[in-house]
Amino acid sequence: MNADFTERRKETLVNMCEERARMLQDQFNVSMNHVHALAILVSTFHHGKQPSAIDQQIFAEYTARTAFERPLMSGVAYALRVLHAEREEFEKKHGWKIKKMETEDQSLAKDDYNLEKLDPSPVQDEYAPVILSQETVSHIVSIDMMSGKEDRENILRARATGKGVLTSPFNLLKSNHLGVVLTFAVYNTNLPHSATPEQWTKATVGYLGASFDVPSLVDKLLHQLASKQTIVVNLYDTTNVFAPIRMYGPDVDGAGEMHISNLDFGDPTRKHEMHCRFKHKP
Ligand code: WA2
Repeated sequence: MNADFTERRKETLVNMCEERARMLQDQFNVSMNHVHALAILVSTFHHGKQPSAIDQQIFAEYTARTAFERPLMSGVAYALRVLHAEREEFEKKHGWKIKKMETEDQSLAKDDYNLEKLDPSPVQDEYAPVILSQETVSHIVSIDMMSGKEDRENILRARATGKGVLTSPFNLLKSNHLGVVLTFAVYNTNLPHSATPEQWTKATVGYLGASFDVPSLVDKLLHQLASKQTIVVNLYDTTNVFAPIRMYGPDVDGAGEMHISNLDFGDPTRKHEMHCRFKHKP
Protein backbone atom coordinates (compact mmCIF):
# COMPACT_ATOMS: atom_id res chain seq x y z
CA MET A 1 0.00 0.00 0.00
CA ASN A 2 1.53 3.36 -0.90
CA ALA A 3 1.91 6.23 1.56
CA ASP A 4 -0.26 8.55 -0.50
CA PHE A 5 -3.24 6.20 -0.31
CA THR A 6 -2.82 5.78 3.48
CA GLU A 7 -2.65 9.54 3.90
CA ARG A 8 -5.82 10.14 1.90
CA ARG A 9 -7.68 7.38 3.74
CA LYS A 10 -6.72 8.96 7.07
CA GLU A 11 -7.91 12.36 5.86
CA THR A 12 -11.25 10.90 4.79
CA LEU A 13 -11.76 9.42 8.26
CA VAL A 14 -10.92 12.74 9.96
CA ASN A 15 -13.33 14.65 7.71
CA MET A 16 -16.20 12.18 8.13
CA CYS A 17 -15.76 12.11 11.91
CA GLU A 18 -15.52 15.88 12.28
CA GLU A 19 -18.59 16.39 10.07
CA ARG A 20 -20.64 14.02 12.26
CA ALA A 21 -19.33 15.45 15.53
CA ARG A 22 -20.08 19.06 14.48
CA MET A 23 -23.55 18.08 13.29
CA LEU A 24 -24.34 16.33 16.59
CA GLN A 25 -22.92 19.19 18.64
CA ASP A 26 -24.82 21.84 16.63
CA GLN A 27 -28.11 19.95 16.95
CA PHE A 28 -27.52 19.54 20.67
CA ASN A 29 -26.72 23.23 21.01
CA VAL A 30 -29.87 24.43 19.23
CA SER A 31 -31.97 21.92 21.19
CA MET A 32 -30.46 23.14 24.47
CA ASN A 33 -31.15 26.79 23.59
CA HIS A 34 -34.75 25.96 22.89
CA VAL A 35 -35.15 24.09 26.20
CA HIS A 36 -33.72 27.20 27.90
CA ALA A 37 -36.34 29.33 26.12
CA LEU A 38 -39.08 26.94 27.35
CA ALA A 39 -37.90 27.51 30.93
CA ILE A 40 -38.39 31.25 30.36
CA LEU A 41 -41.79 30.60 28.79
CA VAL A 42 -42.91 28.72 31.94
CA SER A 43 -41.49 31.45 34.16
CA THR A 44 -43.35 34.16 32.21
CA PHE A 45 -46.72 32.53 31.48
CA HIS A 46 -47.13 30.01 34.32
CA HIS A 47 -45.50 31.65 37.35
CA GLY A 48 -45.64 35.25 36.08
CA LYS A 49 -49.38 35.34 35.41
CA GLN A 50 -52.30 35.05 37.83
CA PRO A 51 -54.07 32.83 36.90
CA SER A 52 -51.50 30.86 34.90
CA ALA A 53 -51.81 31.01 31.11
CA ILE A 54 -50.39 27.46 30.73
CA ASP A 55 -52.11 24.18 31.51
CA GLN A 56 -51.26 20.62 30.41
CA GLN A 57 -53.21 20.95 27.16
CA ILE A 58 -51.49 24.19 26.15
CA PHE A 59 -48.06 22.90 27.16
CA ALA A 60 -48.60 19.66 25.19
CA GLU A 61 -49.72 21.55 22.08
CA TYR A 62 -46.91 24.14 22.22
CA THR A 63 -44.17 21.56 22.84
CA ALA A 64 -45.48 19.26 20.06
CA ARG A 65 -45.64 22.12 17.55
CA THR A 66 -42.10 23.32 18.44
CA ALA A 67 -40.54 19.84 18.63
CA PHE A 68 -38.68 20.55 15.35
CA GLU A 69 -36.63 23.12 17.30
CA ARG A 70 -35.31 20.35 19.60
CA PRO A 71 -34.14 17.66 17.17
CA LEU A 72 -32.14 15.76 19.83
CA MET A 73 -34.79 15.76 22.57
CA SER A 74 -37.30 12.93 22.88
CA GLY A 75 -39.48 15.04 25.18
CA VAL A 76 -39.65 17.98 27.58
CA ALA A 77 -41.44 18.29 30.90
CA TYR A 78 -41.87 20.71 33.79
CA ALA A 79 -41.59 19.67 37.44
CA LEU A 80 -42.76 21.96 40.23
CA ARG A 81 -40.80 22.54 43.43
CA VAL A 82 -43.14 21.41 46.24
CA LEU A 83 -42.09 21.66 49.92
CA HIS A 84 -43.35 18.99 52.29
CA ALA A 85 -45.61 21.50 54.06
CA GLU A 86 -47.33 22.18 50.70
CA ARG A 87 -47.75 18.53 49.69
CA GLU A 88 -51.26 17.87 50.92
CA GLU A 89 -52.71 20.99 49.33
CA PHE A 90 -50.79 20.29 46.09
CA GLU A 91 -52.12 16.71 45.87
CA LYS A 92 -55.69 17.82 46.60
CA LYS A 93 -55.50 20.53 43.93
CA HIS A 94 -54.17 18.14 41.24
CA GLY A 95 -56.25 15.15 42.25
CA TRP A 96 -53.28 12.75 42.31
CA LYS A 97 -50.51 11.70 44.68
CA ILE A 98 -46.82 12.54 44.17
CA LYS A 99 -45.22 9.25 43.06
CA LYS A 100 -41.82 7.69 43.60
CA MET A 101 -39.71 6.84 40.56
CA GLU A 102 -39.36 3.08 40.22
CA THR A 103 -35.83 1.75 40.41
CA GLU A 104 -34.32 -0.28 37.57
CA ASP A 105 -34.87 -3.67 39.22
CA GLN A 106 -38.55 -2.83 39.68
CA SER A 107 -38.99 -1.99 36.03
CA LEU A 108 -38.14 -5.27 34.30
CA ALA A 109 -41.51 -5.51 32.59
CA LYS A 110 -41.30 -2.34 30.50
CA ASP A 111 -44.40 -3.27 28.52
CA ASP A 112 -46.36 -3.16 31.76
CA TYR A 113 -45.11 0.33 32.57
CA ASN A 114 -48.04 1.95 34.32
CA LEU A 115 -48.27 5.10 36.41
CA GLU A 116 -51.15 3.62 38.44
CA LYS A 117 -48.81 0.97 39.81
CA LEU A 118 -46.24 3.40 41.18
CA ASP A 119 -45.99 3.91 44.94
CA PRO A 120 -46.65 7.31 46.53
CA SER A 121 -43.45 9.15 47.39
CA PRO A 122 -42.32 8.63 51.01
CA VAL A 123 -41.99 11.78 53.14
CA GLN A 124 -39.17 14.10 51.99
CA ASP A 125 -38.21 17.72 52.74
CA GLU A 126 -39.27 18.65 49.23
CA TYR A 127 -40.40 17.09 45.95
CA ALA A 128 -40.23 17.78 42.20
CA PRO A 129 -43.42 16.28 40.72
CA VAL A 130 -43.88 16.66 36.94
CA ILE A 131 -47.01 18.75 36.27
CA LEU A 132 -46.62 19.57 32.53
CA SER A 133 -45.28 17.31 29.80
CA GLN A 134 -44.85 16.89 26.08
CA GLU A 135 -47.06 13.95 25.00
CA THR A 136 -43.95 11.83 24.26
CA VAL A 137 -42.99 11.78 27.97
CA SER A 138 -46.48 11.80 29.54
CA HIS A 139 -45.41 8.70 31.54
CA ILE A 140 -43.43 10.91 33.97
CA VAL A 141 -46.38 13.15 35.00
CA SER A 142 -46.85 13.06 38.81
CA ILE A 143 -43.47 11.39 39.42
CA ASP A 144 -41.15 13.11 41.91
CA MET A 145 -38.01 13.65 39.80
CA MET A 146 -35.98 14.12 42.99
CA SER A 147 -36.59 10.42 43.74
CA GLY A 148 -34.32 9.37 40.84
CA LYS A 149 -30.58 9.59 41.51
CA GLU A 150 -29.50 11.18 38.21
CA ASP A 151 -32.52 13.48 37.94
CA ARG A 152 -32.07 14.60 41.57
CA GLU A 153 -28.37 15.44 41.12
CA ASN A 154 -29.24 17.40 37.97
CA ILE A 155 -32.00 19.36 39.73
CA LEU A 156 -29.71 20.30 42.64
CA ARG A 157 -26.88 21.39 40.34
CA ALA A 158 -29.17 23.27 37.91
CA ARG A 159 -30.87 25.30 40.62
CA ALA A 160 -27.64 26.23 42.43
CA THR A 161 -25.94 27.48 39.26
CA GLY A 162 -28.64 29.04 37.10
CA LYS A 163 -27.20 27.11 34.14
CA GLY A 164 -28.28 24.20 31.98
CA VAL A 165 -26.82 20.94 33.30
CA LEU A 166 -26.52 17.38 31.99
CA THR A 167 -26.68 14.00 33.74
CA SER A 168 -24.31 11.11 33.15
CA PRO A 169 -25.77 8.53 30.75
CA PHE A 170 -28.43 6.34 32.42
CA ASN A 171 -31.44 4.24 31.43
CA LEU A 172 -34.40 6.51 30.76
CA LEU A 173 -37.84 5.53 32.06
CA LYS A 174 -40.10 3.52 29.76
CA SER A 175 -37.87 3.44 26.64
CA ASN A 176 -35.12 1.91 28.80
CA HIS A 177 -32.65 3.37 26.27
CA LEU A 178 -29.45 4.96 27.47
CA GLY A 179 -29.88 8.71 27.55
CA VAL A 180 -29.04 11.96 29.28
CA VAL A 181 -31.35 14.53 30.87
CA LEU A 182 -30.84 18.28 30.44
CA THR A 183 -32.26 20.51 33.21
CA PHE A 184 -32.79 24.27 33.61
CA ALA A 185 -34.20 25.60 36.88
CA VAL A 186 -37.04 28.14 36.79
CA TYR A 187 -36.81 31.08 39.24
CA ASN A 188 -39.30 33.53 40.71
CA THR A 189 -36.96 36.51 40.25
CA ASN A 190 -34.49 37.69 37.64
CA LEU A 191 -31.17 37.08 39.41
CA PRO A 192 -27.84 38.53 38.21
CA HIS A 193 -25.19 36.08 36.88
CA SER A 194 -23.18 36.90 40.01
CA ALA A 195 -25.86 35.45 42.38
CA THR A 196 -24.66 32.91 44.96
CA PRO A 197 -25.75 29.22 44.96
CA GLU A 198 -27.91 30.01 48.04
CA GLN A 199 -29.64 32.91 46.25
CA TRP A 200 -30.28 30.77 43.15
CA THR A 201 -31.62 27.89 45.23
CA LYS A 202 -33.90 30.08 47.33
CA ALA A 203 -35.49 31.65 44.23
CA THR A 204 -36.21 28.25 42.59
CA VAL A 205 -39.83 27.41 41.74
CA GLY A 206 -39.41 24.46 39.36
CA TYR A 207 -37.36 22.55 36.80
CA LEU A 208 -37.68 22.35 33.03
CA GLY A 209 -36.07 19.17 31.74
CA ALA A 210 -35.52 17.40 28.45
CA SER A 211 -34.50 13.83 27.70
CA PHE A 212 -32.03 12.92 24.96
CA ASP A 213 -32.68 9.31 23.93
CA VAL A 214 -29.20 8.61 22.58
CA PRO A 215 -29.53 5.42 20.46
CA SER A 216 -32.67 6.46 18.58
CA LEU A 217 -31.79 10.13 18.04
CA VAL A 218 -28.10 9.65 17.17
CA ASP A 219 -29.11 6.90 14.73
CA LYS A 220 -31.63 9.24 13.12
CA LEU A 221 -28.99 11.96 12.79
CA LEU A 222 -26.32 9.68 11.28
CA HIS A 223 -28.80 8.24 8.79
CA GLN A 224 -29.24 11.73 7.36
CA LEU A 225 -25.65 11.51 6.13
CA ALA A 226 -24.60 9.42 3.18
CA SER A 227 -22.10 6.55 3.41
CA LYS A 228 -23.06 5.49 6.90
CA GLN A 229 -21.89 2.06 5.74
CA THR A 230 -18.23 3.06 5.59
CA ILE A 231 -17.49 4.14 9.16
CA VAL A 232 -18.32 2.97 12.67
CA VAL A 233 -19.25 5.77 15.06
CA ASN A 234 -19.08 5.52 18.84
CA LEU A 235 -20.10 8.14 21.35
CA TYR A 236 -18.53 8.19 24.82
CA ASP A 237 -19.01 10.09 28.05
CA THR A 238 -15.36 10.58 29.05
CA THR A 239 -15.99 12.72 32.15
CA ASN A 240 -14.04 10.10 34.11
CA VAL A 241 -11.07 9.45 31.81
CA PHE A 242 -10.38 6.17 33.58
CA ALA A 243 -13.93 4.87 33.11
CA PRO A 244 -15.40 6.10 29.81
CA ILE A 245 -19.07 5.20 29.26
CA ARG A 246 -20.07 4.01 25.79
CA MET A 247 -23.33 5.81 24.97
CA TYR A 248 -23.70 4.86 21.32
CA GLY A 249 -22.32 2.39 18.81
CA PRO A 250 -21.12 -1.21 18.82
CA ASP A 251 -18.53 -2.75 21.11
CA VAL A 252 -15.44 -2.32 18.92
CA ASP A 253 -11.97 -3.78 19.30
CA GLY A 254 -9.10 -1.37 19.86
CA ALA A 255 -7.24 -2.35 16.69
CA GLY A 256 -7.23 -0.32 13.47
CA GLU A 257 -7.04 3.33 12.62
CA MET A 258 -9.27 5.62 14.70
CA HIS A 259 -10.05 9.32 14.87
CA ILE A 260 -11.36 11.10 17.98
CA SER A 261 -13.51 14.24 17.65
CA ASN A 262 -14.29 16.27 20.77
CA LEU A 263 -17.88 17.22 21.54
CA ASP A 264 -19.11 20.14 23.63
CA PHE A 265 -22.65 19.65 24.94
CA GLY A 266 -22.66 22.92 26.89
CA ASP A 267 -22.06 21.57 30.42
CA PRO A 268 -18.38 22.10 31.25
CA THR A 269 -18.49 19.42 33.99
CA ARG A 270 -19.23 16.69 31.39
CA LYS A 271 -16.86 15.53 28.64
CA HIS A 272 -17.92 13.69 25.48
CA GLU A 273 -16.04 12.25 22.51
CA MET A 274 -16.90 10.72 19.16
CA HIS A 275 -14.66 7.85 18.03
CA CYS A 276 -14.67 6.91 14.33
CA ARG A 277 -13.21 3.90 12.52
CA PHE A 278 -13.45 2.44 9.01
CA LYS A 279 -15.63 -0.64 8.87
CA HIS A 280 -13.33 -2.47 6.50
CA LYS A 281 -9.56 -2.75 6.58
CA PRO A 282 -7.96 -1.31 3.41
N1 WA2 B 1 -37.46 12.76 31.39
C1 WA2 B 1 -37.79 11.69 30.59
N2 WA2 B 1 -37.46 10.43 30.86
C2 WA2 B 1 -36.77 10.20 31.99
C3 WA2 B 1 -36.39 11.24 32.86
C4 WA2 B 1 -36.77 12.55 32.53
N3 WA2 B 1 -36.43 13.59 33.32
N4 WA2 B 1 -35.70 10.67 33.89
C5 WA2 B 1 -35.67 9.34 33.66
N5 WA2 B 1 -36.31 9.03 32.53
C6 WA2 B 1 -38.66 17.25 34.37
O1 WA2 B 1 -35.17 17.90 35.41
C7 WA2 B 1 -36.56 17.97 35.43
C8 WA2 B 1 -36.90 14.93 33.12
C9 WA2 B 1 -36.65 15.73 34.38
C10 WA2 B 1 -37.16 17.16 34.33
